[in-house]
Amino acid sequence: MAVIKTLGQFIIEKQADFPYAKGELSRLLRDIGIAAKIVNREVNKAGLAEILGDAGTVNVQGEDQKKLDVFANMQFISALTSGGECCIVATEEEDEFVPIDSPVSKNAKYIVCIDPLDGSSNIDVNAAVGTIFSILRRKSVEGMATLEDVLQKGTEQVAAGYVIYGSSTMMVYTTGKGVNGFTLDPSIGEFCLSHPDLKVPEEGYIYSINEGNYVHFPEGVKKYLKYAQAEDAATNRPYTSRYIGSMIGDVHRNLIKGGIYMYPTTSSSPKGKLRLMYEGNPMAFIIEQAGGTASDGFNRIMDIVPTELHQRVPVFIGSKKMVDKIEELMKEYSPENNLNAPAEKTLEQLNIVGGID
Ligand code: P6P
Repeated sequence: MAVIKTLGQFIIEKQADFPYAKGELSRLLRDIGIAAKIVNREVNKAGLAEILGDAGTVNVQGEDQKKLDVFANMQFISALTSGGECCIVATEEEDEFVPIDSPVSKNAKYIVCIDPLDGSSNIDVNAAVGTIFSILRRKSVEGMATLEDVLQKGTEQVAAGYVIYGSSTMMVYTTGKGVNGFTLDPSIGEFCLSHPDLKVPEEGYIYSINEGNYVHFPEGVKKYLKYAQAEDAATNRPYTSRYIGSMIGDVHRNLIKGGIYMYPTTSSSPKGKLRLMYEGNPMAFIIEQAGGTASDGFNRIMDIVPTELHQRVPVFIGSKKMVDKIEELMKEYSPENNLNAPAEKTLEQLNIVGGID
C-alpha cells in the first residue's frame, strides 16, 4: 500500500532544505494550493455553471477576459491576501501590480507573479488550461514594496510552479531543489505526491508550435521546422508535432516525454507573445531544475533583465538538445532576432582600467 504524501506534508518535510526559512514560503505555497483547488472546482464544472464564455471585459494584453479568468484572478489574490505572506501580486489580469496592504501582510516579504488561468481560450472547448506562478523575495526592506521589487531577473526566483487543470489536476513546482508533481485526489481534496523528482529527457522527438504563423517566423525557426520534418531514422526524424494551444499543456507533456515548445516572434507578436514575469520565467525555472533549457532563441530566459511588468519574450523551452539545435539555427540564420542581447559590457564591468590604449 503506497504511502500517500500530501503537498502540505511534503512542503513541511522539505522545509529542512531552508534552515533560515521560518515557514513563510511553506505557507505561501499552501495558500496557492488552496486557491488552485477552488479554481479547479469551477474549471471542472465550467460547462454547467454560468461561468463559461467572455466576461465582457478586456485585460491589459487587449485579450477578451473569460469569466473563469476573472474568477481565478480573484481567487488567487484573495488567498494571497488572507495568507499574509505576500506583499505584491503581479497578475496578467491587472494592468498594474496589486499591492497587498492588509494587517496580516505588514511584514510580508514575498512577491507572486501569476497567470491565473493560462490558455483560457481552451476553456470553452474543454482542453487543458492552467495557472502559472513565480515567487520572488522583495529587495526593499521598508515601506510598501514597489515595481522595482517586482522587476527581478528569473534567476532571482525563490520558487515557481504551475497547476494544470487537465484530465487530472496536478501541481508541479520547484524551490530550486528539483521539481516535484502532485496530483489532486478529489476524494480527500489533497494534492498528493505522484511525480517525485521530475526530469525532462535530454533529447526529445515532439515539437510544439503554431505553424499557422510560419510565413512570419524568423528564418532560424523555419530551418528548424524543416530539420524536424526531414526523414532521418538515425535521429528519429521526422519528429511529431503536438500543439494544444495551452503552454502549460504542451510544456507539461514535453517535461514528461521530452520535446520542445516554441513561441517565436510573429507579425502579430513582434516581441513574442508570452510574458516574461509570469510565463517565461516560472516555466524556465521549472524546466531548468528538471534538467532542460529555456531560451529566447539566443539568451537564457532567466538572465533577461525585466524592464516592464507585462513584457513579452520569445520562448524556446524543453529538452536541452532540442533547444541547443534551435539556438544554433537562430544564431546562424536570424541573428537580427536577438531582442534581449545583453547590453555591451561597460569598460568598468570588464575591469579595463584607463580604457583601451
Ligand atoms: P496561439 C495561451 O493564450 C497562450 O498564452 C499559451 O498558453 C499558448 O501556447 C499560446 O498562447 C497560444 O497562442 O497564438 O498559438 O493561439
